[in-house]
Amino acid sequence: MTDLLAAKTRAQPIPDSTIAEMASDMERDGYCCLPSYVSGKDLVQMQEFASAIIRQSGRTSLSLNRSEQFSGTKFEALANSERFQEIFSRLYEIALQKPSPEVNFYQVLRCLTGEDMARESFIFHYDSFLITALLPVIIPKKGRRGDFIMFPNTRGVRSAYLINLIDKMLVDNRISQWILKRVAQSGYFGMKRISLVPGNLYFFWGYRSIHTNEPCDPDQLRSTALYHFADPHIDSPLKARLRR
Ligand SMILES: O=C(O)CCC(=O)C(=O)O
Ligand SMILES: [Fe+2]
Repeated sequence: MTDLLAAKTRAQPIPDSTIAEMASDMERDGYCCLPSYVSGKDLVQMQEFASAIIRQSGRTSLSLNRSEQFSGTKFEALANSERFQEIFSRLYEIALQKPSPEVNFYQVLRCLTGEDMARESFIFHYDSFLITALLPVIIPKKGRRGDFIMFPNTRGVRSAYLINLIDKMLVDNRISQWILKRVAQSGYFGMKRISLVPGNLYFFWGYRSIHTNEPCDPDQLRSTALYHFADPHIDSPLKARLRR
């Protein structure tokens, strides 16, 4: 697809078999990839936006996550694309065997460079949302590539938010992070390493998979866009209370 905005109007339905195949790839291999989903001018505009905001901020890491921060950009156009949204709703229906709610994204643009490159990399985590789409925007052409690393589908969707919190605590501590990093470097235990290509769109079960990115060299810029959908614990009273 070359023009995101045009895609909204011509929204061709995606065959059921394609979505089913994507879901089974995500189950079996941990992820699926739609090559060159964004390309040409759209991709260039995204790249220019990412490099401009990090430069203007004077910082070495940045994470945009409020929808107004994307207004008028191709990132917003992608989030509004019906065809794009439909992929998520249909993956949701396959995964949870119930009708999908309206697709609203928790949308993020990450930019890493300089001293934050190492600091903000190799942080293994589960996402809070069932489905994650990762769109690499800028990946350095020299030095370290900043691969995406994952242990696919290491858990199911938890019935209770509390169990989800315990899972997260078991990952988010120094000992586990150390072990995960060593295991990732050894390449064992079903670990997947994905060398990201800008414009390709990668889908995985973010909630179910422990994942992170490797650092690139500090003199480079690494930028990724993330589209998260479907919080399995949206109705949890405990979550609501903790948020207050
Ligand atoms: O930047 C990446 O490659 C992954 C980032 C990620 O997993 C996240 O922001 O939740
Ligand atoms: Fe993540």
